[in-house]
Amino acid sequence: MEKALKEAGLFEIYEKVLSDTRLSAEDGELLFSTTHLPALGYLANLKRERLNGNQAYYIYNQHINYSNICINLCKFCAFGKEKTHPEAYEMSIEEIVSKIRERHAEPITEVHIVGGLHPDLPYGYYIDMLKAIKAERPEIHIQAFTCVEIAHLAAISGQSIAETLEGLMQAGLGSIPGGGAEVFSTRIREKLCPGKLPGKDWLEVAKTAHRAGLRTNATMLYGHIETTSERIEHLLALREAQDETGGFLCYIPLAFHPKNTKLEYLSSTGGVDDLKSIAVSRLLLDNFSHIKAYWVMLGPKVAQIALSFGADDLDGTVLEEKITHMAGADTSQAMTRSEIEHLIRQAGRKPVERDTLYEPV
Ligand code: V47
Repeated sequence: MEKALKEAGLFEIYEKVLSDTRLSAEDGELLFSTTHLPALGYLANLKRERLNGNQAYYIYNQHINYSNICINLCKFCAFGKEKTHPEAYEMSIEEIVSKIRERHAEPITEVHIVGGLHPDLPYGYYIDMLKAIKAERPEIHIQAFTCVEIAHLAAISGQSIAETLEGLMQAGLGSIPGGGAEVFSTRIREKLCPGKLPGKDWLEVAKTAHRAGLRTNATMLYGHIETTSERIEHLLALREAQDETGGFLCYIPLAFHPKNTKLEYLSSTGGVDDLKSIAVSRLLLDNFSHIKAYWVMLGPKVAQIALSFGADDLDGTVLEEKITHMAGADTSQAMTRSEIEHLIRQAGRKPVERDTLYEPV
């Protein structure tokens, strides 16, 4: 492999990886631009195996998207709808609880809850939702509300971010998912989601959560109109925030799905870009323990290969995911534990069922 790394111009990065030296933005540019995919995969896999050995994690989880009504209506999103749209919906607390109740017999450890920025649901709705889920299934970990939703809840409740988080934690919030980060670049946000929480504020909400003792995830939505430099800036901003707080659990690159969005004219991401996005993030985010290959967006086949390109986690059983499926994903709605374990074993890895905090179940 050393010969191949030299031919690919990646030997200096190889030496840095071997000596655990932090990679620069220029290294990131070189890694994204390489056409030597196996050499890139080899480097990312070195880092992956140092951090996580041969383990590949997954979680028994359930997704609930409580409402698609949204005031932001980002151009890349097929899920968000205006309140008057025929497909707009919002679930009552009772409907949410019945989704949890329906699956009482299953060993679910986490419920993952996100929704649009609803114009008039009150703060009390979110508190009641958390309390009602905890009352129904006390042992379940609730991972809910992206940093963007948290900022919205702070705005509607007239509280600071810290106070909002405190109230949500008391009601049962366990951790925060990684959505809403998109690409931090102001250029991208102005073009695609001008009303959305700015990137620096997303990072501030995440860091405030970390200081309050909440762990959070991080994402980047890639494969639309962003440049390679904007991707790298995004990753380095996450790395800097992680240096400050250490509160991020994992990073998930989200592959853009164009169908039914205002960017429908764009192509879907290819397998090469998907694998590069996993591999480069594994190499640049040296202070993140876990990189997740989200099978719902990548498809199970690419997600399985990603386990050799830097990823150590496939997410989970999921069920009833709406955000990617409304944007044309042709993946199934759920995978069983044995399907996930089969994918992992076939990739030569050891399946480890984890809880939200990456403790083996
Ligand atoms: O914030 C929206 C993205 C996110 C599209 O934290 C799209 O473990 C692709 O964040 N094509 C929500 N992506 C999903 C998310 C997530 C998923 C799984 C696990 C975790 C985690 C987080 O999906 C949104 C947005 O960035 N998104 N529209 C689309 N058309």
